[in-house]
Amino acid sequence: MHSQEIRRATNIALLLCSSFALAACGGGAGDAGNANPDAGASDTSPHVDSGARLEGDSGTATDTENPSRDGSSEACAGADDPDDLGVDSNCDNADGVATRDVYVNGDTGLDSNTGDPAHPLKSIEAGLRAVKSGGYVMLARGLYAPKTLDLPGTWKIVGGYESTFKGAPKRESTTISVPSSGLVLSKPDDASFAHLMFVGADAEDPKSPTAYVLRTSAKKLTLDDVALRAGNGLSGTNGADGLAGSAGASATSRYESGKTSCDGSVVLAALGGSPGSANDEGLSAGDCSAKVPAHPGSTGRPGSAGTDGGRLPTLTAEGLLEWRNAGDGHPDAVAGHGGAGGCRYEGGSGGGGGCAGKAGTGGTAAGGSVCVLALGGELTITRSLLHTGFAGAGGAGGAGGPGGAGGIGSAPACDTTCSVCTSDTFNCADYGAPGGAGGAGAHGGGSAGGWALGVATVKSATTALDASTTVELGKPGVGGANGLSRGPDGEKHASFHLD
Ligand SMILES: [Ca+2]
Ligand SMILES: [Ca+2]
Repeated sequence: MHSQEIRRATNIALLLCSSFALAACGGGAGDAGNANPDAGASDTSPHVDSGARLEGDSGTATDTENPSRDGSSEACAGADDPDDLGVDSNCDNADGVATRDVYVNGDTGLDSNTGDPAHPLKSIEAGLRAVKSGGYVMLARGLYAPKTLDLPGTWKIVGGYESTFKGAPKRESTTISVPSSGLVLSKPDDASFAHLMFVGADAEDPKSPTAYVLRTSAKKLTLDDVALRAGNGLSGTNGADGLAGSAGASATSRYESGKTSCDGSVVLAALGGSPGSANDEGLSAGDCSAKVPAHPGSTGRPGSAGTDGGRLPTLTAEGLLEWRNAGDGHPDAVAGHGGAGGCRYEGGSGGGGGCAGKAGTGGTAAGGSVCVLALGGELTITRSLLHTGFAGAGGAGGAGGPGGAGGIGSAPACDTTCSVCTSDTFNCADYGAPGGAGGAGAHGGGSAGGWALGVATVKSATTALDASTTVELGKPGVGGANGLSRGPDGEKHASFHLD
């Protein structure tokens, strides 16, 4: 054999070995010529053809043309790990090792079957329970919806096969459907998935508004040629508007100024001749000589707005990401002040101030859309696609209620010289002034918009994405309105670490 041919044959052997367990290739370079005598002789384009030829060779040509030449054990010997081309290199009629691995077909399998390629199980869970240590669970095309795959130990799931379990697996062929809370992996020491797709659901429960695909704290988790599609996060709920404050009580006579009762406490307005009122700051009473009318009560101070929701997510005790709800508007709006009295003792009394409006409540937090949340362990992602949905919008704060209008002041009392009390008779300075309006209720805070995250790691969790992995991020949510502007808008990150 020419040196070039030897090198080619060795290359082929190495190519084969890359999909074998090392033990099968332990013979070293000296065996290369014997291991595949026909490969070197006929194959002129080993890199292009090797996979297809292997499948043909091992299944038919080699066996039928050389049925007994030192048995087929040498060409078919050794392990046959699942590979990208789905090559059955140990001649047991399926990629993988039929006696070691467990085969699953969600459409045609039965969990009472033996789990070999011709008699597959139906569910992934049954496959995981049945597989031997170091073995693979091999999935045929179809849709799977496991309740949980959180089994301890080391296990490997490979999907994308046709029902023959041979030929190159395609990740689009096998779909694992997961709820919006994500598939939880907390117990495995070392779990891996290859050649399949996870599809998450949209979040629908306001108590759990973020949509996940995987939530892992497995010691090691490896995803190779896996597509993860997260559903949409739920938007927050808008806060409730505050009620309007009650109107101030009007003065009924010179002897009875407006007595407004706000939440049980009575706010008195001034009687005739009095400068301002019990809750006033010395506003001037009417000045008869200058015909200056009594001073109306001033408007009460408005309430202070609720706090917006925080920008950053936090981690709940249940191990979920959470954007905190915005705060309610503060209940610190003040009632309007009572009106001042008329210029004389007999002058009119002031109207009571209006009650303050009630505060609006804060908007509730939005949910994000997250492909993988890693709470611990080592996450490795290669040749994969992470695709998030849209994150939810933050809930808007409720508007504060308007303050109540101030009560009307009274006309002057009639003295003995008076028969008809009108402003013409006594002038405007003699009338009681109206109360001020109540302060407006505070606006509730706006919650932050949810985030779109490819991978979120928390604390000690680590992640590594290779250059062949693509992350497609959906639109983050806008922040909820807070009266003046809005809460923090959501963000999007291919990976994000939360301490
Ligand atoms: Ca193989
Ligand atoms: Ca095989």
